[in-house]
Amino acid sequence: MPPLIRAFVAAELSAAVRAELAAALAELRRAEPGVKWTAPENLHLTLKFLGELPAEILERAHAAVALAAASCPPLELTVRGVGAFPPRGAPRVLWVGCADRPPALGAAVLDLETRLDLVGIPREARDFAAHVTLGRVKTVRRPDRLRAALAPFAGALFGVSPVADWTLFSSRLLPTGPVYTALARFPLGATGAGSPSPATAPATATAITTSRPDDIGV
Ligand code: 2AM
Repeated sequence: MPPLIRAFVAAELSAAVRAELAAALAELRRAEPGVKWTAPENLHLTLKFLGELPAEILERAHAAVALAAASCPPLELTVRGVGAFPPRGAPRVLWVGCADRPPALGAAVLDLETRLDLVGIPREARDFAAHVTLGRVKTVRRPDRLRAALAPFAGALFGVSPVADWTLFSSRLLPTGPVYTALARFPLGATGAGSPSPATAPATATAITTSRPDDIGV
């Protein structure tokens, strides 16, 4: 059987915002090693998780993502605040918010879901909650201590990230952590949709970030 490709569509964050998040992550990692914290180069806003797909469906997904991206204007994401899912009790997923997301983003994600549904990738059951995952809880003996470590960041502003394109990533889950590879980038608000720019050279998420003009080596 041909291999399946695990893939997702995401908005990448600017190097400046990732640097701010990396500093917070370093502090949180010291306070709570029992969490699987996200590597700074892997921080992103997931727009749609596509699942594990055969190559021909992924090919059709390319066209769908290109069209949805083309009809979404370029955006700015205000990255602010840290919280946990679920909001009470033992935290499972720790996130940074994009709460004041532009209304256009919500509409664009719905459009993306509709277009992907047409090529056989089902819609999400839940509403889109714009967030950047900071960490996943493995074993935390003191959830109260974890919440206390998060508290100083509850209202922190990590910056404003311009989003000019969406990226289709493949994801390989390795014992050392996930490796995300940019397969293509789709400009927002572009005319002539359907011709994504191939992601140049990146073998891993680290390579992706170093190819960005504003990279400061986070
Ligand atoms: P999340 O961090 O916002 O939860 C790559 O794995 C990205 O796809 C992750 O950042 C994750 O987004 C999302 N993802 C992974 N597995 C998923 C699943 N089963 N359902 C929905 N989203 C998933």
